[in-house]
Amino acid sequence: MVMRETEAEILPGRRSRVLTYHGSFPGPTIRAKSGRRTVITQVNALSQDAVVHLHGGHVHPDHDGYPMDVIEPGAARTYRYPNRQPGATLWYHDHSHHTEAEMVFRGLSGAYLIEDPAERALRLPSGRHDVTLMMRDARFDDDGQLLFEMDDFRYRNTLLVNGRPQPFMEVSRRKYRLRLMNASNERYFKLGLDDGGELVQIASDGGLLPAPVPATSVELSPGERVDVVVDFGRYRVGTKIVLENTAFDSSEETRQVMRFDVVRGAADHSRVPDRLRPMHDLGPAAKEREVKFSLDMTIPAFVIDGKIFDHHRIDATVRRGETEIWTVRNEDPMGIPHNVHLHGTHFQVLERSDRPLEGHERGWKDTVGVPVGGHVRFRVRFDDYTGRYLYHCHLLDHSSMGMMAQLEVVE
Ligand SMILES: [Cu+2]
Repeated sequence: MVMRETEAEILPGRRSRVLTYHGSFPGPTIRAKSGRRTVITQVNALSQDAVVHLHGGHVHPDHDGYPMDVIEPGAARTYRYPNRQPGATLWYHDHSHHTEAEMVFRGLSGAYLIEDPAERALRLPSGRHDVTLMMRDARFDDDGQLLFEMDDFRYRNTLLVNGRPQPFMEVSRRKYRLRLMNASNERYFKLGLDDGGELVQIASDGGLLPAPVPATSVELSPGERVDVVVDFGRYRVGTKIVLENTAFDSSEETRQVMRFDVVRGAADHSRVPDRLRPMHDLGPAAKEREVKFSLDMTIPAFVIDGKIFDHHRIDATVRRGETEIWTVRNEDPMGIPHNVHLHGTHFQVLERSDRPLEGHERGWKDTVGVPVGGHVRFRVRFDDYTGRYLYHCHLLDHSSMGMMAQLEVVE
């Protein structure tokens, strides 16, 4: 895959300069298979350093996209992804230190789907009825060029789904699996259908939930994913349904995410079984850990446990195979939202202080919101590899400014 700058028609009739994986905005969707290794050589034809991280991948630290493991312009790097994990909706994106927010904003992200033979027997909607919707916001200048300024989330008021502003999709009267991904730098989405129709949550960041959970809306902070099944069979041909964003900061401009136009009848042999995939128990915790997310007004900078990221420093040491309980607190004095993403594993959320857990938050997670002035608790275990992994806020402008820390998994 070649990373290069090119132009894309994002806004109708305008050519915008974008950074791409292989010429595509967003990057091409990679379809991997559970139990079968994927090897991707990334060639950097950009004019700056790049790093590729597989978000949600259980991969060796050498292939995880560590911020200092840069691919220099003109160079290449081969990433090996074992896919020894169940089917799930992952994504890949830039993680170059201090520049990841701008690189991702300009286009360096794409979907990475792990397909799982074990899912086939469930007969969930599949093939062209299994659709990935990568949602994000963007800001354009008067010439239709992407305009990036650090942390100016207030002005990123153009919503894009798979690189298109507020698009529509023609659907048949049947069930669809929609993989909803929040690929925004900083925007939160609260997604629902404008008629209040049911979304059935079936998978979270780490793959299938134990059982389907119906909802009328789902909340996603940056980096989170949820797979839902929507049964368009309940609508008449000719119906138009809007996927809406009703997050706390949504406005007139950012309310409509996309539209589904029901255009034809269809046979539907898919189903949503009562049981999907059992979740194993991580067992009792050998250690409890507290992590504090904040803003140090004297630096000023977003900090984790009072510090900005230093790749020479190990912030936490974790034993491989040992379960821990983490409490992550948002003590930001300005009341700024943050979330927490762990590389290298998935975790089980126990509670969040602001509200009951949503269905998908009860499944395997790699990213979760940290409530303003409150906390989130989760059980976590690193089973796969030893070595260094990051944990950080996934509001990418924050991590770019140093809101990251690293742990070392040891034997
Ligand atoms: Cu943050």
